[in-house]
Amino acid sequence: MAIERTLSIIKPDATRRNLTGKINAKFEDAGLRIVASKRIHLSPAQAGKFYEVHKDRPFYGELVDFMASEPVVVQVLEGEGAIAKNREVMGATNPAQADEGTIRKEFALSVGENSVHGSDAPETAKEEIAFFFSGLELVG
Ligand code: RTP
Ligand code: MG
Repeated sequence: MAIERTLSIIKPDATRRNLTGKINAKFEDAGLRIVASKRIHLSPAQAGKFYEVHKDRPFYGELVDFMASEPVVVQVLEGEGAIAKNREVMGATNPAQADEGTIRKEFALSVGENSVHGSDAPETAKEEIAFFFSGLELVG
């Protein structure tokens, strides 16, 4: 399988509870390399733009408010099949349905406050990485 890059976000519920290190250990244990990382506090406009694809969903307003509520850590993860592997390590969107050992099973509080985001396909990974990082910040 090809080496890929994917965009990961450690969400406010996790940064607030000081879980960044524990979550990064899960990525690294799965063979994902953190090739870029920064802690930022999104404005509501930035969070709204990032999640624009969900703008007609009933949870959009709540999601945007949550993502702009406190700092997040945005990261680029690299590895073989990184997009699917990251989503495997994250677990199901709803923590009640997430497999044992996944980030969301261990740490998520609810379907909304579910600790991590991960790109869902090669095209979205490319767009989402470019949304947060310039080429200069991607050290490989
Ligand atoms: P993400 O995009 O954050 O990696 O999560 P995902 O692919 O597993 O889930 P997606 O369907 O893309 O939804 C994006 C985020 O919206 C919030 N959500 N809330 N209250 C709800 O019913 C609900 N459904 C989704 C979650 O934070 C989800 O991760
Ligand atoms: Mg998604």
